[in-house]
Amino acid sequence: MSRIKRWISRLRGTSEEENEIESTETSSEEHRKAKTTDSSKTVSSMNLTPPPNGTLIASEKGMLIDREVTTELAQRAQITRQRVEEIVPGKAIKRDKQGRVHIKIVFYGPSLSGKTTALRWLFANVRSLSKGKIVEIADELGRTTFFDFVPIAANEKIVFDVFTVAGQRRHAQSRITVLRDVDGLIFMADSQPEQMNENLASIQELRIALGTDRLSTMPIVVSLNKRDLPNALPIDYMVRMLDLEGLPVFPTIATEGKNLLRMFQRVLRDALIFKIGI
Ligand SMILES: Nc1nc2c(ncn2[C@@H]2O[C@H](COP(=O)(O)OP(=O)(O)OP(=O)(O)O)[C@@H](O)[C@H]2O)c(=O)[nH]1
Ligand SMILES: [Mg+2]
Repeated sequence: MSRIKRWISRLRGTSEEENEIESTETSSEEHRKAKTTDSSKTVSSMNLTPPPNGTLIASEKGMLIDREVTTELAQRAQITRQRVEEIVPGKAIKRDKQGRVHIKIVFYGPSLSGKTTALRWLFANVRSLSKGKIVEIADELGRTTFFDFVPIAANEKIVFDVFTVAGQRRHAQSRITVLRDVDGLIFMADSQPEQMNENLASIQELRIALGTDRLSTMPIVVSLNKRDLPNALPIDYMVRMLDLEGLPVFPTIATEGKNLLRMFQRVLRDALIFKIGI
């Protein structure tokens, strides 16, 4: 176990050295702290920035996803429904034939939000961990049709199996199947106003597929991607609209790798701690 602790501190240590990106993560940390201390304060103290004038955004959080259909897909994908009291850190450890523990990390989010771009960047740039081959299952336009996958070994005993889902609505079954036995999630939203409905639909689907109990205990980080675009929505506005207050939020630019490493390290660390229960 001490080797694992050393590895965690190495992961913590590298975040400062390897990250050349200006930190824009403070608001997320504040959200998380606010949530754990007094959730009623979170919203009122957020000082919401209104969206730019004339921006057309989903004005209400109406149900964009069919609950029955999604529940059925989750059952078909054998996603187990657990209540909060059944979800205990360190209780779900299974080892493969080589005695390694696998920790499953999934990039979830709507189509074109940048999940594959982010995984490719991480595959090319994460230096401290040894990676297997990257597998991409995509159509001729580069849109994921089932998933992308890359195994990343932390050491000889721990492997992170990192997946992205296919974000297009018609791939709901394969997307939900990838969620089976997930240990850590990156929810990647698109910051463009015209994609806000797709972001909302995606987070609703995730909540229904995993169930709120499972999702509320799951290590999860939020990536608000495409921050380079001039029409990117205000961060606090997106967090509020998507009901993501209290989670670590990372504004990212996947095409440039901005903030990806920091975000990734955070979810690996949280998922590892939860999985092995330290
Ligand atoms: N401007 C900008 N474009 C981005 C960014 N991240 C990704 N893109 C572009 O967005 C498009 C879609 O990116 P993908 O990574 O394929 O999106 P995806 O989430 O994997 O989409 P699906 O596979 O359909 O679920 C590509 O043209 C990327 O170059 C970003 O941060 N800024
Ligand atoms: Mg993709």
